[in-house]
Amino acid sequence: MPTRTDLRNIAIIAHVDHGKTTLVDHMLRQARVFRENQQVAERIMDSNDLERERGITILAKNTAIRIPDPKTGGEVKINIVDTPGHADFGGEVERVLNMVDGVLLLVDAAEGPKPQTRFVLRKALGMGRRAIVVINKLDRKDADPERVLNETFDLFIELGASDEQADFPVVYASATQGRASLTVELGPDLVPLFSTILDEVPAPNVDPDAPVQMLVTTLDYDPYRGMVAVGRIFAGRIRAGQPMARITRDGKVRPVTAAYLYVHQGLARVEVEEAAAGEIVAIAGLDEVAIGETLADPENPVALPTITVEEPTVRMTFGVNTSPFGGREGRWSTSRRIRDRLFEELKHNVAMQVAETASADTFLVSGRGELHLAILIETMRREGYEFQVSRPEVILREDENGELLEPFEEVHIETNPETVGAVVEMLGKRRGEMLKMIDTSQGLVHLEYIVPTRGLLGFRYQFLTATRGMGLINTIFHGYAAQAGPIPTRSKGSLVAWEEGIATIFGIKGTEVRGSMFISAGTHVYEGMVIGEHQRPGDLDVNIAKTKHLTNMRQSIREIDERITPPRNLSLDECIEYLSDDELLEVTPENLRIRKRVLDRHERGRAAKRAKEALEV
Ligand SMILES: Nc1nc2c(ncn2[C@@H]2O[C@H](COP(=O)(O)OP(=O)(O)OP(=O)(O)O)[C@@H](O)[C@H]2O)c(=O)[nH]1
Ligand SMILES: [Mg+2]
Repeated sequence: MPTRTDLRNIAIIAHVDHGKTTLVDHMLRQARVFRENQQVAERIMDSNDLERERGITILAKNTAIRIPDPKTGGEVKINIVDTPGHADFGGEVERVLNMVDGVLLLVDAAEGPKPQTRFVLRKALGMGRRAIVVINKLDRKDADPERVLNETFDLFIELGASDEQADFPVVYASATQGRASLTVELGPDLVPLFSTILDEVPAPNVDPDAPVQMLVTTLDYDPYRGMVAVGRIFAGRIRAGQPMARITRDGKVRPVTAAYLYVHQGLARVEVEEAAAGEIVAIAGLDEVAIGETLADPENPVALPTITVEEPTVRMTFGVNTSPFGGREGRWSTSRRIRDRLFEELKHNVAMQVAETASADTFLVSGRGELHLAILIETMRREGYEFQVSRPEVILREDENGELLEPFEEVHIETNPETVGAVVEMLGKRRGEMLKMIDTSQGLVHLEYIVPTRGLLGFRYQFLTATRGMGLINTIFHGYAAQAGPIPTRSKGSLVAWEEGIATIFGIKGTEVRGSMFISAGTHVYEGMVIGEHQRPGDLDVNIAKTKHLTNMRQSIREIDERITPPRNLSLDECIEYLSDDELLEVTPENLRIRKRVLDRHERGRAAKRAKEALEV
């Protein structure tokens, strides 16, 4: 088979924040993708709003550069896929590995390999991909490239790398400075990285004259041309406008037309007449298409192996907002709108699942973790949707003997020695099993655990509090195993509004001694709305809208002067973590409100009493 020496396809993989997107920025700049003195934003590939706000990559994205090849005297095109590093989006990484022949494995020169480094490397090696190790952030004061290289080598061996894979090339870099070298003395630019890619990543070895086959790996949406299928041509060629056979995952063959054909060039997609095997292309104008399908020759439709996607582990309900303020703030709030939007999401978010429930107003949405679900909630909210969600719960499975299994996570923690005791105790209560406890060279303690996913829902905030914000925690799905014993849920109750009204300074002053507030004076509340965290177990109904009987003017002015502790402004992620089973989160484009499922305080009191009696019997 011919080798396309004019092409290389690589993915950039790493643990979260090890510098993938920053490195892509400088690869694009140095390959002169931008016009002279064009203003270019940082982390340009993190193009959607949520990615920019959170400073993380959520979706894998394609780009491409052209660089001279000193060996042939010609140019080589390098298709680059930037991938997300967060564990909840690991499925994205796994899929895009289908498109490439090699990977750049970035490792932070101070942090060394982390859980997600292990996950992505295991996948890449398992698929037989050539890896170039890039030890990044060499400019960090605490960089220790020698130690990190040793740890990385150990990881390759532990993951069962072949001799060839374990003999990996190493490039040292500082992505922020756009510099690289084959030694720890950085050169002026990324040329050593480019040369290593040309020398070490195999050029696609493909047959452009065989019947065409392309694997649909990611989907994108174009406002004018609809769904866009992105993937690699494994064999043959595609011409714009040509008829093709779409082979669904269950093997059905449907006729489609590849109306518009694009390749990647810099940040853009450019339309082309034809593309051949080895190239990563985008096709628009196929009426319907899904990830994992093959686009093939209508005369000779042969499917490529489809893509396996990991099963979801966590789920929550999405329903019509039933609070007294329901329907006021959102543009879309009916059950039909919410349903359509959720099912629409499934087309490109392959690791997500949606199911109907006994209630026509409520849907069960399953994902790979709390962040995976939180991103969907935030996206819908920005699109103008209003709805309510429940506390996330883990998805149980049955083994072959009918025994119930629950998901477990591998947890890596770094914290200072003073707080280790507290962390060990917290994880012990959550049925965590300690695997390792090591003192690091930086004077920290590194802990490794296997913990039921159930015990980690709502854990992050408490962890940060216990370690005074200094602890680092990373988790990654480990597997399903027999259920661990009971795990205590939130130890504190909620402060709940007694009746509808506007929260007053006086009301807050009287309540803040009972716990920490989520709202400030002037907030419109309703009966059953959660307005703070009680400092003790059990909920407390409070009259937050109460006004003081004024005896004279002077007193009322003094009242305003009285100092109030600012409320805890919970982010979406924190609200989700906070929820208990008898609470819901109301999500609108303007507000996030936590509420009791049962709003009426008398009814809630009776329900709580019944539950208590049931326990005592
Ligand atoms: N000191 C230093 N910081 C760097 C370097 N490369 C990246 N960073 C910083 O590390 C942070 C994360 O960088 P990103 O490029 O977003 O990392 P990423 O790997 O794409 O992160 P995810 O996509 O979320 O997994 C940013 O604050 C960067 O400025 C480097 O070479 N040196
Ligand atoms: Mg990134």
